[in-house]
Amino acid sequence: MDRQKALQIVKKQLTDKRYEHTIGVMETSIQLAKKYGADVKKAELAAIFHDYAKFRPKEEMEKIIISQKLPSQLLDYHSELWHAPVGAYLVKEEAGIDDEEILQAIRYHTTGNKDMTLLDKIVFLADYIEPGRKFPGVDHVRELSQQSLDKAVIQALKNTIKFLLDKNQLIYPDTLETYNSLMKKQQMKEDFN
Ligand code: DGI
Ligand code: FE
Ligand code: FE
Repeated sequence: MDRQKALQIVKKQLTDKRYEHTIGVMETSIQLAKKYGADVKKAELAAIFHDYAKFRPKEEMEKIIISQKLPSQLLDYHSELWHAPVGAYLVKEEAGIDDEEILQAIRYHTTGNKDMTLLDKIVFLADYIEPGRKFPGVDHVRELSQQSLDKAVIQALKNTIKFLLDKNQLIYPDTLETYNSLMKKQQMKEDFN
């Protein structure tokens, strides 16, 4: 699918503000894909569709999680997490995107996953650092993203975990597993050097 068609589909699902965020994620994903040698076209499409399900009613997302046998533990955590796995499902069903690498990057864009691919990391980070994002610490993650993708993802996760702790929110297991898995890898590298 070409960019114009994808943007046209996604625009109907989003508010103007969320559409602008999507454009930012798309541009940032393309830049990171070029820099780190990922498939630029896949990064572009995954970014365009990453928040496809953001405005679906909670009841609809809940039904999809149950009927499509998405991880049922999602229902025990904040509904903010649901649009990522539900989005991966709907993008395939409604927009006909069937590339599993693209769907996976959409599925894990909010929490990450312990076995993240290069594409998953790019979309996860682009979502965090796109030019419209203003939260504390984002500039540091922007700088890290130009040095090491793993270090940048770790820092983004740290910020998110701290933010959730301060708000007395639950931390989804995938978020912690992603952090642990990347930290282990980073520590092994440092031991070796
Ligand atoms: O959809 P976006 O706003 O562009 O960004 P996103 O998909 O990364 O969603 C961000 C929200 O998800 C933010 O409010 C924090 C929340 N979040 C991320 N990881 C976790 C989490 N919420 C909980 N409860 N647990 C998590 O592990
Ligand atoms: Fe999102
Ligand atoms: Fe997003």
